[in-house]
Amino acid sequence: MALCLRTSSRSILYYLKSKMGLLSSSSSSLTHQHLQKPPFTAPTAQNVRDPFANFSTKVNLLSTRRFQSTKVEEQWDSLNHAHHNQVLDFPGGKVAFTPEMRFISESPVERVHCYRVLDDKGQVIMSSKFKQVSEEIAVKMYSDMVTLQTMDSVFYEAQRQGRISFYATAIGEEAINIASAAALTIDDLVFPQYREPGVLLWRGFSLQEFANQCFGNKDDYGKGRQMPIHYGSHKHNYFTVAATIATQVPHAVGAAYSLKMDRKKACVITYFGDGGTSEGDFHAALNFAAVMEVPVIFFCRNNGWAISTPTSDQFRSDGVVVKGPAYGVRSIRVDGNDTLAIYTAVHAAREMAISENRPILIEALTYRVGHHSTSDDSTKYRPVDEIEWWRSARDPVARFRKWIESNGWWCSEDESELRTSVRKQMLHAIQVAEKADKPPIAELFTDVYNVPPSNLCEQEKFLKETMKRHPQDYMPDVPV
Ligand SMILES: Cc1ncc(C[n+]2csc(CCOP(=O)(O)OP(=O)(O)O)c2C)c(N)n1
Ligand SMILES: [Mg+2]
Repeated sequence: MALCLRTSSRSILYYLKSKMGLLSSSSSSLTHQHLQKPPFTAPTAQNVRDPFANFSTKVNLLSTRRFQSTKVEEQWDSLNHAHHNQVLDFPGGKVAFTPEMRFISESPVERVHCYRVLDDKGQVIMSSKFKQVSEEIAVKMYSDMVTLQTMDSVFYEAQRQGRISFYATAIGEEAINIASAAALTIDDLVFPQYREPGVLLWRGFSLQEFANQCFGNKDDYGKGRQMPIHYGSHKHNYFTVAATIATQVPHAVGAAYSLKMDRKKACVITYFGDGGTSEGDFHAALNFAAVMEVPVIFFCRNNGWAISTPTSDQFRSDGVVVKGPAYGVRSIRVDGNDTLAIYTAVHAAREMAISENRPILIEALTYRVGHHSTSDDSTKYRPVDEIEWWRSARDPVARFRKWIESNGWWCSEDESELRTSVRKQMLHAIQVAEKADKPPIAELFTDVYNVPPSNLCEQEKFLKETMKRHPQDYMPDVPV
């Protein structure tokens, strides 16, 4: 040790690190096993208090080491303080020099905190700051969340009965859908993924309009050309869902740029999942938005899964929120099951986006309670008790209900009246949609070209002839 001290202060760092087991050989002893997501642990009093206990285990394991390492580096910093005064104005700004070769850590000392207003009992956490909501808005928010739940269950059953071809629910993400929509105005443009029909519901798209799309009848604005859940409405500034993951994200940036050019007092919001952030489109969009300084809100629904891929196989960063600053985008992490936290964060994001012409990234932590879609059985790749825990203990709708009840704005009679009425309306809507005529087959070939090219005309002719020759292979109610 004496020799080390005499040799140089650099050796002190080496000595301290070796004593603390922080040299590269010991760090690399973290095996792949350490990085695996731990198995689901049934909720205990302790981890119920920590809503993201399961998210954090892996990072905690790494961050303890990181914290020790950082302490060593602090000592080294103070020994070499003099060198830090040297700076150079590189393209992009001034940068300080350091004689130390220091790699930026790959994992944070502590995970980015999650903004929350309502606790699990639906009570406002002491000293939390949030945007006040009037009784009228709060009751509409709650009613729309219940409507979304009911719509999901009726369409899901209709798919199981073979009446529609496909469906995907937003169970567990009702607060994300409704509270984010409530914080915006109708002039703000929406570029959705596919798990945000509640935004459209909030804007006034009727249950009949939803049903017409899912049944692909003649009243569907997409003229029956798309799979169910690919809603879109010009009137509601809701761009049509595109199932090609993350393609909507750069589109949103382009639209935000046009709002800025036109000096409109509005912004764009685009929704995407954790899986969407693995697409290049997400990264290009964030970079463009930061550089072009456009009013866009990137809303990531981090629900833990991209079909059967868990987030631990999607990225090794602390979720999505940390990617914002890398691109120069202001960012926040919110509890995706807390209606008031989402409402407040989106409201603030909108103000900043419009008044400062800047993009904002919001990462809402949540859980996809339903299967990915009707084509999926999620019990094949995740424990049933994990799903049930999120469904019951973490239900965002029940949590918000407790809050409006505690304000005296809601009671059990209101509840049963609402649920009965919405279910009745839903069943009526699907009956009407099912009976309505299908769009004529010729509609498949319209709305792209003013004068259709010859190959498209040939295809149309061929299709009609085939349908006449093999009527048993086609739905009888589609007019040829
Ligand atoms: C470009 C592209 N790649 C793959 C798919 C297949 N796919 C459909 S949904 C999905 C998962 C998306 O997960 P996430 O973005 O987390 O949204 P979530 O379903 O969890 O809401 C995938 C991979 C696709 N539709 N588009
Ligand atoms: Mg997901």
